[in-house]
Amino acid sequence: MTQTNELKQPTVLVVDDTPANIDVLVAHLTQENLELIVALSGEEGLSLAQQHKPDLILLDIMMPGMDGYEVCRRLKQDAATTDIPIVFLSARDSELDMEKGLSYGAIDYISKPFSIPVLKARLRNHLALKQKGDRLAELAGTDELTSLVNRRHFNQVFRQEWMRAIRNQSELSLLMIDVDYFKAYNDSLGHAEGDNCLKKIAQALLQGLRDPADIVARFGGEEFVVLLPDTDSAGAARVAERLRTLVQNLKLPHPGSANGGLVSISLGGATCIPNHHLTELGLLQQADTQLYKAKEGGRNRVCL
Ligand code: GH3
Ligand code: MG
Ligand code: MG
Ligand code: MG
Repeated sequence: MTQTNELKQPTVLVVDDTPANIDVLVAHLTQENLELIVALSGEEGLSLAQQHKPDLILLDIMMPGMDGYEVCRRLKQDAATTDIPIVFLSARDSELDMEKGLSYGAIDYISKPFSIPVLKARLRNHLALKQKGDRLAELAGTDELTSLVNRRHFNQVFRQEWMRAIRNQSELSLLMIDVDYFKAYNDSLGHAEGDNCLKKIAQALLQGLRDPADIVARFGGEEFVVLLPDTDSAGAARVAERLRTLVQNLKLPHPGSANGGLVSISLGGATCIPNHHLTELGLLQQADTQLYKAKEGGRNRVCL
């Protein structure tokens, strides 16, 4: 999940096949607190939008090759770009054109010639709304205690990675993690200290993941889950052992632990090459079964 930064300049992509139109927009918008990207064709606009994920797109309609409607349609179809507000900026000013543009999912339609102050005011409003939407999406996907991704967001990423692994026929690994004797930890040190402990474990797990594609989430309570795309069983075992060691090396005193008086975690892992006969739940259950074995085997260990 991208963390929104309140101070980050919003990025606006301007797509127009007429350089003079771009020059006018750039000249006026540079005074705004914006980062501007420009594209001179629909194809280039689409590609820059996918690459930069701008906060707003000012989109011309009449362009040779891919026109603005088609760019809009494609961006709205793709989950990665569907939330980017699109404002059509076009010389076509009939009611029908406007209705068509908006029905393609554009947030606004401004016909040329346009008033610069009104355009700026509209952009500011759309950008403010986009920022609120981003913030809400971030909150909805974040676990309040640990700041890790929450289960809801994890499930979304899991779905996407599962489908991608089916397409690429690549291996996907999953680790289920559970803190050892955590009830005893709360009982001896108190629930607030328990919360602190979960935060520290979460940070250790986050540090332990080196590939940006790997994701760790709080699954619930004192359980965490790690998704490792393009990772075979041996790779998953290496990550799991690294995470176990990192938590052990935190050396958090645990009076109720049978494992040398320190906080520890148990990990269960599973790997598969997804296909349409397998399910995400199946992989989760497999990892959970391995986690149970790690607990049975004495805790503070990895089972794959
Ligand atoms: P095991 O080694 O078998 O995992 O033993 P355990 O005591 O960790 O397992 P159990 O499932 O019996 O207990 C989990 C405990 O985790 C119980 C619950 O109070 C605690 N817990 C769950 N969520 C939180 C939380 O958000 N904060 C705190 N402080 N404790 C939590
Ligand atoms: Mg044009
Ligand atoms: Mg548990
Ligand atoms: Mg536990």
